[in-house]
Amino acid sequence: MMLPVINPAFMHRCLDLASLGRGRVGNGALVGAVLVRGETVIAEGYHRAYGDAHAERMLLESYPDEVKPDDVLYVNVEPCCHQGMTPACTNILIDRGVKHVVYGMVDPDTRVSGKGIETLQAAGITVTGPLERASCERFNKGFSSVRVKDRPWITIKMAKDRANRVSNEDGTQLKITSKEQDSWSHNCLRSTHDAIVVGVGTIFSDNPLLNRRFEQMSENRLPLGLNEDSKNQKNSFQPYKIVLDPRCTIPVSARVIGDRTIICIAADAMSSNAEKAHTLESAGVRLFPIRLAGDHFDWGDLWSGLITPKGDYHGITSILVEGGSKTWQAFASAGFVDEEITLTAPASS
Ligand code: AOF
Ligand code: ZN
Repeated sequence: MMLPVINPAFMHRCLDLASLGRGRVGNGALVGAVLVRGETVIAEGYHRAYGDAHAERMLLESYPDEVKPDDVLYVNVEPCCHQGMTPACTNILIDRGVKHVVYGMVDPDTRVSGKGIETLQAAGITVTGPLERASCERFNKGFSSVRVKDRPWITIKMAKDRANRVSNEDGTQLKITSKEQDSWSHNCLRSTHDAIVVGVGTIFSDNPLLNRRFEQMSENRLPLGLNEDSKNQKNSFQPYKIVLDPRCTIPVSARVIGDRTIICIAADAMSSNAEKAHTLESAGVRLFPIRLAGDHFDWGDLWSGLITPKGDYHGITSILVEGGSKTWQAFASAGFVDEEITLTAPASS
């Protein structure tokens, strides 16, 4: 039997599609799938939201025609073989007569990890991969971190001027980065993390908005048949804004207050701040009570609060820690840094 030609560009298309689910799949994987006939994509799908159909199922359900023996289905994560919130993807792939599957990475979820590949092979499907593994693993670094380490992926972002200062001496904000650097941060960092984290000190010094601005999705990357909808979906992604505020001192007028804001406060500070908590919650804020360990949050309790779905909160998989120095220090000394990015002021400023 001649195997169809494998083209890595189709795996990158899966990642593009998968990114449309960012901010909506909770603590789950970002997954996209394409069905290719010859050199042409004939159907696409992606995991749209927490609890919704997986990418492969969405693709096959939106494609009622016959799958031919030479068609190749690309998917950036190994197809699952378990009944979770939705049925196993391996079942629908087998039932619909898919004969070739190309995957980007093994699923780190222990319910799957290799067993999806084996199930397909046992059904006579040729399985090729991991194709573009480094890109696929990097893309789902948050999901893998949650599944393997029970905590989100942690990126620390700092800005320093040429004299290595991160703020003015009195702690007030020092404008360090250029417009271009800010735009890069929004497009490449705030757009690729599920949440931005700051200590409450940063709220007092900078009163930041902590939202994602600047980026627009270009027309030519839109998925088949999902155009306007998907473009709006991708452009509307906003990370959660998380404030670490053990004593609940945040001003209710802070600019960060609103929808998608989480304030982590000490579990034992909840009752003494009942009225303020009510005001914050009425403004759309979610209050997460977290146990204290000494003068900072208990890390295990913080991680489980952030990654565990509860009600209409579906969990997060990655955080971008934007400040300030006390918060960076706490993460660094506890060893909770997966990646560190320092923006240095341009020479002219
Ligand atoms: C796939 N395709 O599109 C996704 C997969 O609780 P559930 O049912 O949503 O299952 C979640 C698990 O399924 C998740 O941990 C990961 O192993 C896999 N996600 N698998 O084949 C998809 N989103
Ligand atoms: Zn699945």
